[in-house]
Amino acid sequence: MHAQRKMRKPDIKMVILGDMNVGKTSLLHRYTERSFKDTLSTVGGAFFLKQWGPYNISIWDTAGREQFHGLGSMYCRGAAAVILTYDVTSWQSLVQLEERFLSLTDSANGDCIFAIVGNKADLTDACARDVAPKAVRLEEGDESDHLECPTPPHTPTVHKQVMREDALALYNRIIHSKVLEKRTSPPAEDVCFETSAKTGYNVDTLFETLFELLLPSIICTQTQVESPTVCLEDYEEMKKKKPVCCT
Ligand SMILES: Nc1nc2c(ncn2[C@@H]2O[C@H](COP(=O)(O)OP(=O)(O)O)[C@@H](O)[C@H]2O)c(=O)[nH]1
Ligand SMILES: [Mg+2]
Repeated sequence: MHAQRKMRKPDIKMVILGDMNVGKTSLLHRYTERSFKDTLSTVGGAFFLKQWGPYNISIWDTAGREQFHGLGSMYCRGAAAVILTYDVTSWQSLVQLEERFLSLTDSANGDCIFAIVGNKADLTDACARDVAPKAVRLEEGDESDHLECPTPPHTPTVHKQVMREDALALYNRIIHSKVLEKRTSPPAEDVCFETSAKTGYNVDTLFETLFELLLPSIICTQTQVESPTVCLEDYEEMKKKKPVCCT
């Protein structure tokens, strides 16, 4: 049993939660496949695997089950990070996070990191629109971190219903209600994002920021996996030596 535990690869679980159609699957698809498809909703798989440096990170998608209230507490079990996603053009989608999805996160790890993500920013925010060509250049080797805000081709036609301040306030309520230690909870500004799965705006930043924040948990998981085996070996060594000591 210990030998099996020693061989197991470090595996951190992240989950993405939120109302149907906010763009959860599209965000994961944008990050892992580097593309956006308008007709993705029915193709949702159970989870995506992302290799981040030497680490394996599994990111769980709802596979459409949120539509039918079919997400049990098992979904978040053992999660080291939860991405709560809403649509910036739908106030209701933010309300749903607190009313419907937050209770599911009780089964996540005690030191779980929360992120609040307002997707579809391209519909309301000029900066989030038309970044794809630059994002492609970034993939081709441009190391600059910040995508410039392009000149808006026209003013947004869809009304932004959720302001960033509302998301920050929700995050602070979550931290408060879950009585997470301040020490282990990143400040709201670091983990509340506005994104666009369509243009790629802020999508890499979202995931990379979370992975960085998860690094201590990943290392801790590795230590927990390794230490029982090390202890056992020490114990075997000790047992061998014992008769010598006792004579
Ligand atoms: N304009 C825009 N549409 C998006 C964005 N993300 C997703 N969509 C669209 O919203 C719909 C629902 O997306 P989907 O990823 O299936 O949402 P899910 O149900 O939360 O997984 C699809 O028609 C997507 O094409 C986005 O960032 N901007
Ligand atoms: Mg989906």
